[in-house]
Amino acid sequence: MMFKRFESLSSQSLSCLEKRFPSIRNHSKQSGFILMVMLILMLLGAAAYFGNYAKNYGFTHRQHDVQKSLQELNFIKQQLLTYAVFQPELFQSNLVSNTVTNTEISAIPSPGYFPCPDMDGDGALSGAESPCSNPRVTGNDATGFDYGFLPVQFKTRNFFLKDISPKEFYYVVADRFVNASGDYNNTTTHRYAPLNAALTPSSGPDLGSPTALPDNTLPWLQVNGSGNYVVLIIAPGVPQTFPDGTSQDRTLSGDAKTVVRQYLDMRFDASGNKIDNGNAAGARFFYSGQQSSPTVNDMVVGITFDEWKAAMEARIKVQKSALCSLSPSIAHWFNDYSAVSNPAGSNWRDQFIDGQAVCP
Ligand SMILES: [Ca+2]
Ligand SMILES: [Ca+2]
Repeated sequence: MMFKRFESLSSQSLSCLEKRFPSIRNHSKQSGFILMVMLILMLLGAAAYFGNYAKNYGFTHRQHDVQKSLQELNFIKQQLLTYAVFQPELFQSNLVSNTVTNTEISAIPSPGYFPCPDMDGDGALSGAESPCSNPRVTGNDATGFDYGFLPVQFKTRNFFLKDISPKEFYYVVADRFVNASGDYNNTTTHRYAPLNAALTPSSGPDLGSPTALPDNTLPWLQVNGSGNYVVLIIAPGVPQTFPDGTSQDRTLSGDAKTVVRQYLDMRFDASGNKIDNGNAAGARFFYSGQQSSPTVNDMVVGITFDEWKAAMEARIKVQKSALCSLSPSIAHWFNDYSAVSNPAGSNWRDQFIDGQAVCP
């Protein structure tokens, strides 16, 4: 069914895609599958883009730079979704000193994981940085997510955010959705698993310490008081001086958390009374644009859990006949999780998409 829909798309759309992602032209074997998944992502992204645009239009004053930021934010959102959808492919090979070493199938993660934030602002993620480890503690609004600068360089990945500069954006990610977290140490994967649409941590790293979250616990990042966001991307806007005299100075040194107040904004009411530390508070509540406060010029675009789910399910649907033919007993991300024999398993095999079993 999905294939039929794509057959009806014009060849123009496909050549347009190839222009945007030139590297896919060189891999004719995989290109059919990758083109299909990317097309789905672009369609999902377009819907989200126009949704955000319509929502924000009323208070943007039609400023060119605001529109530019919105376009960039939505481009980044699209790239991050692509990163998560192609997570298994990204892990299929590790480029080390110009040699290719294949990661064993049993260690390749499922779709759905995102990178950790860049803490020192060099744009890259180094092994020593490892900032991701903030598991959710019920009642503590400063837990369950990690934040820092948006990483823009990947040594082993040749497509991604090429025109975005280090420190240009802040990036917030729900802790269970990162591909390297010291707190989810199930065997050697350092990832929360199983990660699938049902969010059912039935066993393994989520029993014991840190305490297990109940099944179906959605991520709790919020923007302007609502939503269940997996990822937030924040354009910090121009530096400003707040009603209490505090000025933002982006020449100060320090990691992303140390200098967050120089980028992200406190909230004051129209009379100049401080409401709270807003986006610089280090809490799970974020605010976008001046509708939340006259002193917030940060613009926030996020990936909701539902958008994440739709993108991952779109991939699984395209590939499911091949995936369902895998033996259920081998160690593979598609199969059921086992802390011992399949630590990378995310059990997409037993999920339901649009009310239908993935593998009937
Ligand atoms: Ca870095
Ligand atoms: Ca700001």
